Amino acid sequence: MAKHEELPIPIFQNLKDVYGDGSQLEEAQLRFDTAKSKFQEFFGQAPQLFARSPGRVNLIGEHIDYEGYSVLPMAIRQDTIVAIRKNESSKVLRIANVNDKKYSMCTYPADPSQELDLKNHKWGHYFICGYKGFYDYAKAKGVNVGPPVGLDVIVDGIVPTGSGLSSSAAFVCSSTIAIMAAFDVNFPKKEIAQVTCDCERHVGTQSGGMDQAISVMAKLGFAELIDFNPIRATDVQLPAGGTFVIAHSLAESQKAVTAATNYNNRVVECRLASIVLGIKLGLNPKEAISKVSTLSDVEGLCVQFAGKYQSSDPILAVKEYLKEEPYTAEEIEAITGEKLTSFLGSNAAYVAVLQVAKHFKLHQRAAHVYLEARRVHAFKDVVSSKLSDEEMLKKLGDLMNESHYSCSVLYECSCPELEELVKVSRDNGALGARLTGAGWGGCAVALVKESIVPQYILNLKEHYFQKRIDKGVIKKDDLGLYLFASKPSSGAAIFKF
Ligand code: NG1
Ligand code: MG
Repeated sequence: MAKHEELPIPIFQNLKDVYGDGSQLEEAQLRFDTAKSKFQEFFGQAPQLFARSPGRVNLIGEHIDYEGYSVLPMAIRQDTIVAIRKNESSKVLRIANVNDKKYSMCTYPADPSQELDLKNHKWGHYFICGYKGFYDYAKAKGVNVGPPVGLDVIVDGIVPTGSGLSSSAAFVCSSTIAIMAAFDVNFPKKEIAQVTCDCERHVGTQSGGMDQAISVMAKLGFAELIDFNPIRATDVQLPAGGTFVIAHSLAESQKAVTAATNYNNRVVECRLASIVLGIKLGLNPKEAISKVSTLSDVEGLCVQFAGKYQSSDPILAVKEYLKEEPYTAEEIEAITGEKLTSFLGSNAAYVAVLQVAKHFKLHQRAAHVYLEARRVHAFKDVVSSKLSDEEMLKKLGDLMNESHYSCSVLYECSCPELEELVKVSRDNGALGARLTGAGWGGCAVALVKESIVPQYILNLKEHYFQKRIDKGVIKKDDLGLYLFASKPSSGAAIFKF
């Protein structure tokens, strides 16, 4: 039998094949009906088909996917639905949203070579990522999909935005898959995971591939260990007796807007750290610049040079070769012998980072990446060990706490609200709690004993959310959108009714 990730995206005729037959099915039925009637209202016809792809919560392994290291997320039930129809008589992409008050219709030319206007960010840009990705990929595979035609689209997303739960990947993946299905082609999941990872970068964030990989390849009931280069997913059965509770700090992190100082800045710092380490480990600067792109490449060098440099442990290399004080651009240039703008300059996102960065914390960022990569494997080892559930949960909680500390202190991607939320979570019985996703706002995930979940949720409401409800930050009735327990859900799907 072909491996799960080698299979194409499943096509269903019934919602219950994805949403089960409980309250989730009722909610889904309503959303699909609404999307269908809005489609009719906007475009005068029924959609040809639907695609859905879920958001995710990352359990451990933060800010290491773009450095080539494995991560351990699970899909959540919240997803994005895309209804689509080819419009052969038009040359326009019309992208509407069921929530048309918040997201008004965007139109773009039916031209796969268009560039996105990143200075003028629009919600529809994420659909265009998928659109460009689809054409690039079809071309690479030698599949003839004919000349571009118009597409009519309705989107319904319920993954909270700016929350570290990957609303963006849910949108990009469901868009790419809907377009693919509208052209009557289907590709293996792991290839779609790669295409969607590459194409989401058109929106400007130089992200890794975790979100798209889990959104496309998730399996009901399992978290997944995701490896990169090549992308691969291994099922991880979580221990019974523990539940992951997701809570939003209510600080929204607008990643597309803050990329130059936050997300992409860290990507650049890791890249610089890997080049400097490569040089210190014995490569000449030109070689390091052309051959070393990630910290996992450097780990390869450590292994290769183990005899000569005593140790194959990249953490020792960080301690030995990267000073703790931040580096100025000039200090790095003295090591590389080349201007940063000359070797990073071909990437507009990196140029934006260099324009605003005052210094670069190479030691701290690299230390986080190597230690966090280890914690992911430790987490997986604990889950597959023979420990009792009780001991297992305690160890997993400890690893999550260590991960948060590292994100907060070494990677500096937390914020005051997340710090408060993580503390409140632990004070109220969480075995472990950490920020999840990129950080700088968004959600925390906590591991909580199943038996105390209802009380835990009440306590979080009282000690974190109540004052924010009183201040009008959120409505009382909306609390369930910001604080909920989550079980591992299934990945992307196509519906043809
Ligand atoms: P979020 O914040 O959920 O979008 C981002 C990246 C991931 C990963 C995490 C940090 C995108 C699309 N995703 O996730 O690839 O690097 O941050 O671990 O930017
Ligand atoms: Mg995102």
